[in-house]
This record gives sequence, C-alpha cells and structure tokens, in this order.
Amino acid sequence: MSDTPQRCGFAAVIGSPNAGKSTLVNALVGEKVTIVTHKVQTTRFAVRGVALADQTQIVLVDTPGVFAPKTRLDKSMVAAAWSGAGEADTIMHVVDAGARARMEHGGAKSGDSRMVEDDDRVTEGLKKTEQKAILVLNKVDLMPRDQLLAMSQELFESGVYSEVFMISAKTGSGVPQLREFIAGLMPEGVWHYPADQVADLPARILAAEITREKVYLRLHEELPYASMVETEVWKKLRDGSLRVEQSIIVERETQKPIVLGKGGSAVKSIGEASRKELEEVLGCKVHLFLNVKVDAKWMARRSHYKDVGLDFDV
Ligand SMILES: Nc1nc2c(ncn2[C@@H]2O[C@H](COP(=O)(O)OP(=O)(O)OP(=O)(O)O)[C@@H](O)[C@H]2O)c(=O)[nH]1
Ligand SMILES: [Mg+2]
Repeated sequence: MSDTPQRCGFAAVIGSPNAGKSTLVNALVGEKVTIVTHKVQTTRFAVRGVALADQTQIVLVDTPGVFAPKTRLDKSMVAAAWSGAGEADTIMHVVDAGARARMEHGGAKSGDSRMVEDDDRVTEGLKKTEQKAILVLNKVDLMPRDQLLAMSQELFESGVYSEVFMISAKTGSGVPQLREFIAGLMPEGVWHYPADQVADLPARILAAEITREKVYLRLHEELPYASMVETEVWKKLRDGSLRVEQSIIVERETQKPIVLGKGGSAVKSIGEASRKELEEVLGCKVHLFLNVKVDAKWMARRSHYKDVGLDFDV
C-alpha cells in the first residue's frame, strides 16, 4: 500500500436517451457492467460500475435517459436518472455531439432533434441542482472536430458546466483523461467495494439485463419497450454449472409470435447470445431456458419496480 490516502466517491452519468451514457460507464470501468444497444431507453434503472484510478475508487452511476415521460415506467426512469445525479459527488452530462452537429450543420437523422430537445431538458434540470456538471461531448468520432469548440461555448452559456471533455466512449478516445479528472474530484474516504469488484447488480438481475439486451438487439419496432425479462429460476448444479430460467414478458398476445420468431428461431438466437455472455460474465457453464409470457399489466406491477430500485409512485 502506498501512503496516499484512499479516495472514493460517486460520479453520476446523465443525459438524453442514446447519448452513450452506458457505453461511457463501461469504458471508464474497463469492463461491461451495463447494457448497451442502438435503441433509445435501453437503461431502465440506475446501474453502478466501479472504476479504479490509483488509490481512488470511482463509483459510476449509469442512469436511464432524461426525456419527456408518458407512462409510469417512463416517469420512474426519469426520476431514477435525477436521483442518481442528486446523490453524486460529481455529475457528467453526456451529449451526443454528432447529433447536435448534424442539427446545426445539416444531415440530421431521425431522432437527432429529439436528442437535442432532451439535452436541453437536462441542462434546464441542472440549473436546479447546486453543483456544476462536467459536459461530456460524446461521439466525436462521428463529426468534424472543428465544430466542437462553438458547440461547447454555446452549451457553456447556460452556466451549469464547469468543464468540458470531448470524447468517443466507443473508441475510448479521451476516456483516460476524463477518468483521471473525475478521480481528482473524489473525496477522501475508504473504498465502498473490494478492489476486484466492478459491478454491483445482483446476479439474477444482471442476467435478466443481459437477456433484455439481446431482445433489444434482435427485435425491431416498438416491441422492446413493451417487454421485460425476469429471472425465475437460478440453480447451481452439482457439476458446477448453472441452470437459469427466464421469462421474456410482453404486453400483448400479438407480440408473442414476434419474440418467438419463425419456428422459435428468434427466441433461440436471443437465448444463444445471452447464454454465451452469461457464461463469460459468470465464469461457468450456463443452461439457459427462455420462455415467452404475456402479461398486459407488467408495467403496472409494483414488484417489477422495487426489485431494481425504481420508485413506483413518482
Ligand atoms: N460512434 C459512436 N457511437 C457511440 C459512442 N458512444 C455510444 N455509441 C453508440 O450509441 C448507442 C447508444 O449507446 P448507449 O451507451 O446504450 O446509450 P445510453 O445513453 O446509455 O442510452 P439509454 O440507456 O437508452 O439512455 C449504441 O449504439 C452505442 O454503440 C461513440 O462515442 N461513438
Ligand atoms: Mg444506457
């Protein structure tokens, strides 16, 4: 051990849906601790990941995107995003700089304007918090660098940012510098987690998340938002392998055949992809059984919120 005192603190990552928050958390940790897809509203609840920088432990809090909520689940997700920020020692606001640049300079894609609107929603929300945030311009690999300066100046006019970093969470460009900087902001204190722990989701919830990621990646249209995954059986077998039974829950009868696919092909490939990753993460052989259930009211069930730390009554 060195003589430098231990430091430990919380760093929340907030931003609009799809900005790259989860990708950034994984990049800062150096391992996958939270799921990532190309679809908006992937992260549904606060997920913690632990990054180390010398004697400093940074507990990263990945949050759901901030957007205009409609359903109960939406409201709980947005509330979780802000409460993650409220409890943190420092806040990073991740902005999809590529989307913003396309809105300003042409070539906008679908979703870009909503992204910018949601970012402004975050900036407005930050005005109400006492602390200044770090502005993280992400996805700089997708845009000309010379547009970044004007963009950060414009965002700085809001008065809510103390610092700006220009990064690509995907390629890792700028990520080590950001990690160093956040480490310097963490207060002195003992580490919250053992040195080798990077994630803190209970294994059965992590396993459900991994399968949900595969559902999102495989299924198109609006279906993913209407679905959830629940781990129902988790059993260590005598040979050291693990039996996991999960349900993919959808809202309507008509959605069931979509998840199953022709002759069960969709659910089979979701299961294979999930099992592979589970084996990697858990370090043992996994027997994964997926079943598709219809529950029109899953979004209205309190237990689905409580289990993952979401507030049902917001
Ligand atoms: N090109 C590029 N793509 C990125 C970068 N960061 C993230 N992405 C992609 O952007 C998409 C969304 O990434 P996520 O990390 O899931 O975004 P998020 O902000 O966590 O999204 P929600 O959980 O839905 O709020 C994925 O397809 C990522 O691969 C980046 O720096 N460059
Ligand atoms: Mg996410």
